[in-house]
Amino acid sequence: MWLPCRCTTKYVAASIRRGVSASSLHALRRGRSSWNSAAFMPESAGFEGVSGRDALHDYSVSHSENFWAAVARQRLNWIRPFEAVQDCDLSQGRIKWFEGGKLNVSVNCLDRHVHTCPERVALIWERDERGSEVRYTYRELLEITCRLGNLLRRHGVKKGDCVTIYMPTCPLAVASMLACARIGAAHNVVFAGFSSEALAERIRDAQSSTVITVNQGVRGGKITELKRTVDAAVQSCPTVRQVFVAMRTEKRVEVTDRDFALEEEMLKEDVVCEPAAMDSEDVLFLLYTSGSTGKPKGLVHTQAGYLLYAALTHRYVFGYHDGDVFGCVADIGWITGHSYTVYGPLANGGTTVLFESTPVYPDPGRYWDMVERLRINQFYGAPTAIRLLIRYGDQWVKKYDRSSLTTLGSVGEPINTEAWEWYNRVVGEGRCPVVDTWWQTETGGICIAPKPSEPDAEIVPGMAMRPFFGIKPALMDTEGKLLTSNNASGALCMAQPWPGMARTIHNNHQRFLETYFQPYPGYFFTGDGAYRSQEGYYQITGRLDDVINVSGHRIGTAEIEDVVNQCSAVAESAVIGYSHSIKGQGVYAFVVLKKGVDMQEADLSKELNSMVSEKIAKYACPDFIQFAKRLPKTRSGKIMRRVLRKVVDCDLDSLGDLSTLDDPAAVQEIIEGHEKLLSK
Ligand code: 6R9
Repeated sequence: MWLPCRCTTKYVAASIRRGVSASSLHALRRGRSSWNSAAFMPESAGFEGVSGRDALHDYSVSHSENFWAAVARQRLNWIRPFEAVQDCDLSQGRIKWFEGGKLNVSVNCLDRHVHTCPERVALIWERDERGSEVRYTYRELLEITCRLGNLLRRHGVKKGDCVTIYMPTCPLAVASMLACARIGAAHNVVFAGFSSEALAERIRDAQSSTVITVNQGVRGGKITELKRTVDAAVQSCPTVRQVFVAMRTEKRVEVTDRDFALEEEMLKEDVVCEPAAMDSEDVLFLLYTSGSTGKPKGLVHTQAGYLLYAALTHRYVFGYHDGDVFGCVADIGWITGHSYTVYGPLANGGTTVLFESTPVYPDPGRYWDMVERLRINQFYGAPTAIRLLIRYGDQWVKKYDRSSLTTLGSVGEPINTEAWEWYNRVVGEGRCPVVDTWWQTETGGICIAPKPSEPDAEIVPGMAMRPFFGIKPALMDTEGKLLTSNNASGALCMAQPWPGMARTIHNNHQRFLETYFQPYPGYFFTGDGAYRSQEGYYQITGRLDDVINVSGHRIGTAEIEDVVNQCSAVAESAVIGYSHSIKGQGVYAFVVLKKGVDMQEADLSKELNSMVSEKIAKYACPDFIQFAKRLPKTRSGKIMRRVLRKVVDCDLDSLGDLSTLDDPAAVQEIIEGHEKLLSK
């Protein structure tokens, strides 16, 4: 009788427990399983008793050291082999992988592929101007990386320094990242949509002396004055000695003594650049992300573990094979751009697309036109863009040939069923698995996704489902106890370390420990909630802290409140995320004015919006500002955000226990104010 693979695996696993001999297992595997594990993952030939994806996952968790050692030896080029696989203790927040090993990340992403296939395309730069894409081979990318590395070295950038990169997604941005890696400097990419103040804060915290930028950005047909933003930022950054400026447009920009023309300077440099031999645990990059306080945190990722994890997830979650064209449309300013536009694909010798535009420029067919033109095989995007495109209708998709597509990925926020179905049915013509990938800046790479799985294993819409190799999720109840059964919801934690996880928060290890390791001792706490279904699949239910997710961009409500509170007319404020049909979450601000302030609400709203856009970024601007006489507070003076959230969600029946409120009348006022604002 033919047995489906999963039954076979379960049977094998059960047999192992009962102690069936290895040879009978082997026969059983050969006879009944259609899954060739060694072909799927060559390393698994050395993993005893592994005969299927589920068994491989079990092995990767139960024999984590063997698993990661084999994968690290096979998939990374080492200058010196590592001595210890890991030295981790989650209860202490200590995470170290592959110590004793030395390697260079840029060599792993470039040189080794130049040796085997120099003319393979590494980057396809899908410029904002449709149909003007530019390709860079591995040889060319290595050349510009080396020139840039030499340039940085000549200008005094040393091992251990941190270079801030404020650029749109483009080949020189990728080369800048890799050039830092080549000479042993860390990079700090700041999303080019951030304001000068947000940029300055990140430059100061990273103590960068070097910034790399472009004269102007071009996105959605609009010009942004990025160099001018850098000029404004460095005014308050005494550490900055030099700014390299690439020319994205023809426009000459004002230059100061600190500025250097990037391309001109690069021409003076040699195309060979000696790579630095880096320790596995040296810093590769910092990337700032929002937490639940007003201050963004610079998460630190290191060399070997990060690269290995990005490469392995890229290969297996998306089923990426040699020769495929990988299209991740995330900006390089976010972790998704780091791991799946740059490091994962390049470590695997892949061809990766750098998308500079927007999903609706010059029209809502842009993504699918690009898929047809570049013959993209794996497309990786965000639910917010999918929801936006649904509104424009199917014709914009169907106009283009999508037969090259094999896998569709989703990231950044929960994907609602409607968006999932449309992505699957309309974009993928029902042929392409949709992988809803859950992960974070902190995790370095994808942790939960429907793939890899047994062939033909089910994919449930809107569920991230299966932990990746080496990932052991755990759910905790409100008392901090481990939930062991299925069909349970709780705080999502990780019970085991994995190589891709962040190592610390730059300049603030204490905050790292408090945020991720102290809430549930012995576990890494993600900040998200999750549900584990009867079948053992995971579904992310949303953040448990005061972080909201606007169009897939993380922002702390406290960060926005800090800015709003800086307005001289404002006494206090509370910012809440609410469910938004396109952005996922929108920003709703409650604002209490100081006594005696006599200003039109409309003028104040305008002022607050421009403050948020100047101090953080446009995406953080409130969609609604409700002026109130006071906010509902507990007797100890804490703002009752839970109540405000219910009001904003129009869920008045479940306001919950109001007994701790200082003055319940405040809630009624808030409800009335909310209704008034909505009826406007
Ligand atoms: C990769 C990235 C991380 C936060 C994370 C969670 C949310 C990301 C998700 C998801 C539901 C998914 N998130 N992927 N929620 N389903 N597939 O987005 O990193 O910017 O650090 O954001 O985004 O809340 O904690 P980052």
